[in-house]
Amino acid sequence: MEKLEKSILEKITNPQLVKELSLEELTFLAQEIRDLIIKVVARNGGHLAPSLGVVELTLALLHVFDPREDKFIWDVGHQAYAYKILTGRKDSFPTLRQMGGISGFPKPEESPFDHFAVGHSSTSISAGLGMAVARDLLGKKNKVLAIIGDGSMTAGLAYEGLNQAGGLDKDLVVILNDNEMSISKNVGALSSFLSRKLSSRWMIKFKRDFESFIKQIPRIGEDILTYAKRSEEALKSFFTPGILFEAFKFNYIGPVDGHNLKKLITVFEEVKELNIPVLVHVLTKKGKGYAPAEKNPTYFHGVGCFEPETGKAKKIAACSLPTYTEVFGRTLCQLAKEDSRIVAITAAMPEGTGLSFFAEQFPERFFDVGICEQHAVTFAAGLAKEGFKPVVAIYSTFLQRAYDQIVHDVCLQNLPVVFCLDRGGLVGEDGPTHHGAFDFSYLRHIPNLVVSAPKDEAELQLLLYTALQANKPFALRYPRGVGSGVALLKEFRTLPLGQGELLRAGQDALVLAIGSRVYPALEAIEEIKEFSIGLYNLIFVKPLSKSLLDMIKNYDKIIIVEENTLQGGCGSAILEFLEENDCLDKIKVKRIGLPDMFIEHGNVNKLREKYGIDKSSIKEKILAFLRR
Ligand SMILES: Cc1ncc(C[n+]2csc(CCOP(=O)(O)OP(=O)(O)O)c2C)c(N)n1
Repeated sequence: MEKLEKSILEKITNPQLVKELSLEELTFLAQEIRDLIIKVVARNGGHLAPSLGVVELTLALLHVFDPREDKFIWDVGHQAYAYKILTGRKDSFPTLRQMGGISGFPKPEESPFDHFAVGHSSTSISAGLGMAVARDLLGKKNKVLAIIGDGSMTAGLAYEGLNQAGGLDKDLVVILNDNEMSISKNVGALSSFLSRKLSSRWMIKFKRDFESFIKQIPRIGEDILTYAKRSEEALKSFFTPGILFEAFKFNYIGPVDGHNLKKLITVFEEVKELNIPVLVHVLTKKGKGYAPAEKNPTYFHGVGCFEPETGKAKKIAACSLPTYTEVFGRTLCQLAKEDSRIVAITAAMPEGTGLSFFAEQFPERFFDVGICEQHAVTFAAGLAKEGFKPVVAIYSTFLQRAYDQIVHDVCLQNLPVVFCLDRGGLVGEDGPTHHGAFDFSYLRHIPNLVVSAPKDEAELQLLLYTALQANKPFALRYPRGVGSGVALLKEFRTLPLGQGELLRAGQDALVLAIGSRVYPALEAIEEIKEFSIGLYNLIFVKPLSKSLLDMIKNYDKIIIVEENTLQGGCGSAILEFLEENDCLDKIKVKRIGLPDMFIEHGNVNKLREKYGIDKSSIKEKILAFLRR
């Protein structure tokens, strides 16, 4: 028996085989999958707790549906490890997130079973609806499954999808994977709405939360409420999580125990026969089956290497230095002590952005808005309009969502919102959906906005201080991980806007570097004996100052080094600056930065090497340019 059971996972070379398994075999397979996920994530790092939570759900879906025909759309995609293992990637799973290995997210180039590329949240319902409409136009019969977490249901985009899907009455299955967690505890009216312990105290609170939540829905909110209030009996039956989804014309099924394979399979078999919008509410436990992750799902949401036996983090050499994130979080607390107008906003990432320190010290001035980057920015605009100094801390890649809000709600009114973009530049193993490769480009053309990047942690402190004094929209971006270990500041001063600093004098050429590339550029230049090269730390991408122009005019060759895509980045800013000041014909320019492509996942240093922005590549490129 033991031998036979052990061989189940080994036998699963394609997802069709999951259909043939008995309940007992599926149960055993669930354990084998969990063991493999824990083993690999302990070594490679990754999204452990979300993936452990959906093992039975994945098995039940593959038991009933057919990914060769039916579309599996995982929201965010960080929970799809079991799906990867069961859809032909069991043997390559140990290469998870490694350079050249399989991705940590669904990736159609990697497998025909990955039906939609993803990494950012709340896209599954819209993408799924698009596929359902396409299916009907093509006269096909497949099912479309959007599997979305309760955290991802906090984003407006999810409701835009529900709204259209219900309106069109399409055959679309939404599976709500409710573990009551985003990365941290889920927030907002919706999270308590989905909560389901029917005590009388709960009922009173629930009614209050429900009413305030439902009233916010344009047009239909008041109607639902009037209807629901007609009688106390009706009210009681109405106040289940189903009412919200029924309002969107989805047929609500649930809640279903997400770890009970038998129940899940029964429900999905019924759902398979329906051809209307259906929402299946599944209750799961984040980190299920691994005690350390069940106990601390936030830590194990996305985790580095750890000891599988204990869950303890493996020490790495650089760990004693504080990360940029930590320096930002602690400095903001220091500054907020002196200025009660400072408020802090995160879109569901208090730990990731370093705002958890602020949340502890200033709970009344801290706001976690859910996975709602767009709302976060406009909410900040409202606060700024009333005299506050909002600091919006969002990863570079996720702020892409809020582009119009930055333009229309903040910069148009020149409001003093400070944008702190963590994970600027390459992030490594999370790959193309998470690299912060575009922020200089998507920010620097917006009028009124200051765009900056510190070379180290102390400069981050100065920029944050400067931003909070500037009384205008101000963005600063800094990389993932630890800095260079420079001494942190206790006292702050304002940096003059648009002015950088000359770090090294030289006659033959001037290198203009920014952010994470300043020190590697400096080291590269120091190794070059053939030419005398100056180095200027730009600090600002925008504005660019007259003093910079005067400095550049002393040279006939300049090189710009940045960790942003070359398209529209810092180098482009300098080129435009030279053109505006009639200098282009006299000065030769070389830009070093990221190429015009989506960069894959992998070790961040290897990626910098591969894409030519590490010290050695910078040195080679400078030499080639100057020798020309
Ligand atoms: C637009 C966007 N903002 C932020 C994130 C970071 N993020 C990744 S997973 C996650 C929480 C998702 O919660 P939920 O959907 O409930 O899934 P769970 O991890 O609980 O399974 C967040 C905030 C993201 N992926 N996309």
